[in-house]
Amino acid sequence: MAERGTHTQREILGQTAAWRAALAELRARADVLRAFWAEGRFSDVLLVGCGSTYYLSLALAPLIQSLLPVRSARVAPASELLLFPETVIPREGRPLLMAISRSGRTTETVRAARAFREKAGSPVWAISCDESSPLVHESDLALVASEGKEESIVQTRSFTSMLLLAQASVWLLAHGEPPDDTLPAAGDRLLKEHQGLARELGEDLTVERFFFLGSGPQYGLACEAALKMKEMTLSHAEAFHFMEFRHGPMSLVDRATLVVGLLSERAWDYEVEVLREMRTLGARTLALAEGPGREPLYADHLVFFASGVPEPLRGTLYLPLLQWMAYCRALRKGLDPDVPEHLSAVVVL
Ligand code: F1P
Repeated sequence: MAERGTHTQREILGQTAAWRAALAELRARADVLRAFWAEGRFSDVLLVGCGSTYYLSLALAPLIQSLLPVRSARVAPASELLLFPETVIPREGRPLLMAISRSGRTTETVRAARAFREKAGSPVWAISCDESSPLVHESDLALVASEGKEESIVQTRSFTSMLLLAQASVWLLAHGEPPDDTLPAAGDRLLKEHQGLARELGEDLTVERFFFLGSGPQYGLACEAALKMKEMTLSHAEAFHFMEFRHGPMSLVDRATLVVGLLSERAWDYEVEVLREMRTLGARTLALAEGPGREPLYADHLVFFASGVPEPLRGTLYLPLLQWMAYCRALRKGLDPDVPEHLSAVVVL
């Protein structure tokens, strides 16, 4: 029988090569990006995508809102912009649309970008993995993480390389220069040091449900991690803002639950308290963070990145181990991560 998951395995374990290429793409396009932004004088940024790329938009918007001189950075699924444009497009000013799509062919995203240009009359910035796609072809600016292209249906290296390209772009616009390229080496080290833990947790079928918790940009990453677990393993997986979890969803926590915390620096004290409480309810806990914060962290499993990378650029580091955990669970359940149930690589209406 053909090996299951060969594409997904290669794409997860080799994704830092796509990160290096994404940083090189940004350096190559730095002047074009600076000019586009300076001439644009944008009042707001609206971000859209579908599925994984909607979640990427959720992770990116807080960085744009906090680092760039715009009134707001808002996120919507592409379908909302397409179907209810008046509820999504800012009423006045000169908004920029950031349309994010691995394929650049998802019908909702392509049509949403066209509707935006028609109704708002301002530019579209595309982030994709396919330079020959309609979305890229029709955009005013396109940054392409071409090494993120995948054979797999589920997004892994495409997501992290597009996220890094987008985060590094925001960093460039905020600080004038691209970030240095130390992040890929940190990703290699993480996979080397903690791949075994991710596999052990993935193969533990006594875990029946997963909750991924994140604050700020990490909420979008938590949504993406939950989607990987659903797509690859057909398991119950949900994402919540850290502080939201107590407001009802924690009623589902039991001894068959794994709570995964994507910890931040700013909200560390609040986040570690949530994890401590979930342990008292019987959950097993996995915490991922750059390093220890002020309050002690009580988690069953702990991954510190120790990357030295500034917080706005670290988002990609949360994902490879969670992708690998889902991959290993899929194989243990006899599923093929390369062929997720009911899904296609691109949703074309
Ligand atoms: C978006 C998407 C993914 C989903 C699946 C099908 O595609 O819906 O989010 O997980 O892979 O495609 P794209 O617009 O980013 O190409």
